[in-house]
Amino acid sequence: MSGAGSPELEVDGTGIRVTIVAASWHEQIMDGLIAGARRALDAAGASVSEVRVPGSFELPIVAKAALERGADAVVALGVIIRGGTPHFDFVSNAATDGLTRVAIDTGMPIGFGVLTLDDEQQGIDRAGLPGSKEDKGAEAAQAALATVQLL
Ligand code: DLZ
Repeated sequence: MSGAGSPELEVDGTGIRVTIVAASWHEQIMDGLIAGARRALDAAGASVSEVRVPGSFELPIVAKAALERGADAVVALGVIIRGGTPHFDFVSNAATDGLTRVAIDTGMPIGFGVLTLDDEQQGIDRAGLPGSKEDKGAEAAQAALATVQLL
């Protein structure tokens, strides 16, 4: 269960400490993303902890704190659904730009598992839930572990 074009990453997480930093909006989809990330990290043998933040806007600052406190990598998970106001763009851009900046400034890997969606169904299709076509939480976790091995 993976997205079109996504690689089959062989990852060994032995000895790697990973913090899942997960937003709290859109609970059902978030639960799927977190479970997928955990499945992939457990399968790779990584050591896993989890921190919940209120919304995707708060992901970057808490990801940075997790890396400064000893995590070898972060998996950042969020769900942002387009509404009738420009808020979607503000939150999406803040999360994406902020996480990019944290990864580059700290030199540490962040797996990017923030879904930006037009509606809830798109999230259900991607969240590794029963009947989902894709498992974006697992993909983000595998990418984080693969990047640890490159740095
Ligand atoms: C305010 C807001 C809105 C409208 N939508 C979402 C969303 O779809 N997904 C999400 O993760 N967070 C959303 N937020 C909350 C912001 O990320 C943030 O938590 C608040 O603006 C408080 O700083």
